Amino acid sequence: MAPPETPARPAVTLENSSLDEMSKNERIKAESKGLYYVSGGKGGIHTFRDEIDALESGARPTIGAEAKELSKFHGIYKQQGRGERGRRIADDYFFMVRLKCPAGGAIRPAQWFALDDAADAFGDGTLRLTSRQSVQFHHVYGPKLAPLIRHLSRGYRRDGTLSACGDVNRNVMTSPLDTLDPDCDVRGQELAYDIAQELAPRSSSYFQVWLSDAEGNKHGVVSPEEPLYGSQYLPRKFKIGIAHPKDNSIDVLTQDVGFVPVVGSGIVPGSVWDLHSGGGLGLTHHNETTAPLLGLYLGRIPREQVVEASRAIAILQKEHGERKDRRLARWKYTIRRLGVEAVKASLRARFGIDLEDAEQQPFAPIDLLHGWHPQRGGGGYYGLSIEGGRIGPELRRGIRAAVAELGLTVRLTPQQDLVLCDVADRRALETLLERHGVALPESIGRVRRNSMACPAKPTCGLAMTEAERILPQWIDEIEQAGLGDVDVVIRMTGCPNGCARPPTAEIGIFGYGKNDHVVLIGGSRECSRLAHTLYERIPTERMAPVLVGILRAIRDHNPERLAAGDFLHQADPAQLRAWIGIEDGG
Ligand code: SRM
Ligand code: SF4
Repeated sequence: MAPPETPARPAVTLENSSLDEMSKNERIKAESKGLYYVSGGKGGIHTFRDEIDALESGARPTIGAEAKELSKFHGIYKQQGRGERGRRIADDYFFMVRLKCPAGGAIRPAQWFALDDAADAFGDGTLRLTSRQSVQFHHVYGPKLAPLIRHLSRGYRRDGTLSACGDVNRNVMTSPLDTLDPDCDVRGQELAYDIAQELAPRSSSYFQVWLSDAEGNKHGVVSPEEPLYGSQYLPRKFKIGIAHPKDNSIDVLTQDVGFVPVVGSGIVPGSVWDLHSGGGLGLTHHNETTAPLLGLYLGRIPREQVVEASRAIAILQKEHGERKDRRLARWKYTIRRLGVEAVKASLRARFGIDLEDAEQQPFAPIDLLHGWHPQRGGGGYYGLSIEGGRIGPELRRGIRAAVAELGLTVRLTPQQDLVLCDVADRRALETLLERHGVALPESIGRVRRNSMACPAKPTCGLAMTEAERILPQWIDEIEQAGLGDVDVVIRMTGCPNGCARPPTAEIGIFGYGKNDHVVLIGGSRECSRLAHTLYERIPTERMAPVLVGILRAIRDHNPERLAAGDFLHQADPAQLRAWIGIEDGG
């Protein structure tokens, strides 16, 4: 993919512009006084809580356009049903609710039961594991939204969904290996918690909007203080991830800020970290100033400054990020506009970060953690492969039984999978899972296990094509062609936003237009480079033959047995298309 072109005008930032010159989202944030007041529209100024009360009583089917923007900071997306050919269905409004899972997807048994109960009571009976180690509830209808948040606040965590979405720091990703691996402990999860805590919003509005006291009364006066974010928060979402010496499943170069522990003789594990910054995968079609970009290497910092460095970069983004055109507002554009050397100088001089120039540490490959592994401290952990991250009612029952009967804890992975931890008796677990019809990873083909897909239609309002619902069908065809065990990572999304990270996959697919897909190839298992375009447009009905053709080429034309991504990276695209037998456009 080509590097982005320079935007035609200078950036509109907090430093150089007034609110009138900025996007409407900036006004909505500023006027909300800490995400509480909704201004404009027919009702004039009112509280977000007023809209939620009307929703709960059934007086309104959904929330208004301005409240919709605020709801994202509360972990909530207003959505609308999409039927035939993706058309929106009139009056079929519901919500997607995403959990705050501050660091590395760790969930205790009682929390898991609360989530599991909520899937039936408030959602569509499924739990959807995400590509950032969180959980989403889909199809939550208006009257059930506030009861769901109250339920999560009681049973999961008090600020159950706060800042899971919105223009703030999102859930911090950490390799699940960090707390599990018997040999290598870099205490990454601890760092992730500290970062999450430091960059969490402080306004009390979440509690005023959603919660009531024991007598059912609304909480008192809102405290809008946001010492770090100020009244306009960040220009855009902001993402941080922490890799492990044996696992880069967090895809460190796709993060706004990413840390990799430095290992080597004389270095205490977890004491020194490589800092990468300025990654992000979104792309707006027909807008040459946008592109997926990998993080840039800034240098090496001591552990004591990891939290401060994250905070410093968030502040630079707050001050210098674009505030008029949200498509250009991510930190990946800001850092390139400011210049890497200027950012490094600012981190050193203004924030006192002890940033050392160094050779960056290579990344480990993705570790999917499927199946049985010994766990630090004794016993073992057992990784399940969850197709498309979707846990339906039957699978939920199996996981719940395992957690309840064997006293296990849960870790969510960046691959939309789930790891059962603290297993004392492997045989007892496997027997229990089999009894509940849970497919053990070794019974699932490799292509399927390695794959990821975003929710896309019918819930995602930005989806152009299917993803989660269609990739399994194509994998069926791959398996029927005898290629189900080719060791390749396929990731698919329904639009170019990159939610399941196709641009760093060995094979990446994203939706384009109503019925076409872009096919990328050549990312690496270490997630260290961007894939390039093999096909600019393949209609849905030709996608299975294209994938079968690519996998056959990996199997039959790769005499050196290179890793699939390396083979595809090196292969001549014209030759590959000839082997596949399908030209661009299908
Ligand atoms: Fe995403 C927007 C789902 C990870 C880039 N993403 C959305 C929304 C909320 C659609 C919307 O704005 O209306 C999707 C909800 C659909 C639904 O029905 O559930 C959505 N994103 C997801 C999830 C659930 C995909 C999944 O298969 O698991 C992931 C939730 C992660 C989490 O728990 O926080 C998810 N999204 C990502 C990632 C991957 C990552 O962060 O590791 C990316 C690419 C990395 C990046 O941020 O650059 C990603 N999502 C986007 C973008 C493009 C941002 C950009 O810079 O252009 C959007 C659209 C936007 O923000 O305007 C988006
Ligand atoms: Fe929706 Fe696009 Fe993200 Fe898929 S990649 S969930 S279609 S925004």
